[in-house]
Amino acid sequence: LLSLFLLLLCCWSFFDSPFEQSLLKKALDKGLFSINIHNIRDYAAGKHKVTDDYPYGGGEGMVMKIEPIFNAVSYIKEENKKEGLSPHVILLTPQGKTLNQERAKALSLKKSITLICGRYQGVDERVRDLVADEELSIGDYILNGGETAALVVIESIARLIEGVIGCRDSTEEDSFSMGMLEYPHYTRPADFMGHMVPDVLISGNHKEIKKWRREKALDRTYRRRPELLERIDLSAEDKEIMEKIKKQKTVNSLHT
Ligand code: 6GU
Repeated sequence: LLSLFLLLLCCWSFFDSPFEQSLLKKALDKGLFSINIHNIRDYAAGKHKVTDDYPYGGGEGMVMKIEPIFNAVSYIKEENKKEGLSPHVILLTPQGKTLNQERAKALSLKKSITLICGRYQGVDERVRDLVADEELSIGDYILNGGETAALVVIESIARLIEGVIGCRDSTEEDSFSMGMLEYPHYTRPADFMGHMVPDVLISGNHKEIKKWRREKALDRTYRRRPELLERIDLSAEDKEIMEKIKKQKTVNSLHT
């Protein structure tokens, strides 16, 4: 049972609608995991509940203060302790390691995760040193805050938790689960304005279909994301397919 603790700077209503959506809501209702949202302001001191301040050394923007974050995470740790848990604390920041399927899988095995949604101008560096176990980014672009990134992280993890997705296959065969891109999918009609579904898929020959799909997955990965292929172990049969693909490489590269 995974419990996620989100630590936000502002607007927790941000998460109302996504958590009301089918997959996450069903999993939450079933108790497959739970989410607690903490407003960082509640952990800030003084009448004004200040959570950010001007940067030492000058410059643009504000910096999130360490005390409210430290206090909030300490509180969450105490709460976790009562249940025999110890949260894995993640600071969401574009400076973190980029999330990938492998990381999502590893995180889905944790019992408790605390996500700190930072602001892009930054959090006090000491949060990295003293509070976070890990820094995570969702890609090489800038978001205003970590909230949207948190949603991405949550969804990628939640769908890997046992029981969240009905059909086990649908996560195992996804792009990246096999370390490569997926083969093309088709459904009816077989003929859409003259654009036909490949014959092999209609043939009923399951061995041929499997082979075709493997070939297409390898081909697509090679053309679009060749770096992914370097990280996976190809079978002798895969290697043969790759030889064929490399020979055909010249044309069609924009269409496959
Ligand atoms: Cl985790 N946070 C922000 N603010 N921007 C991002 C990001 C995270 N990952 C990519 N861009």
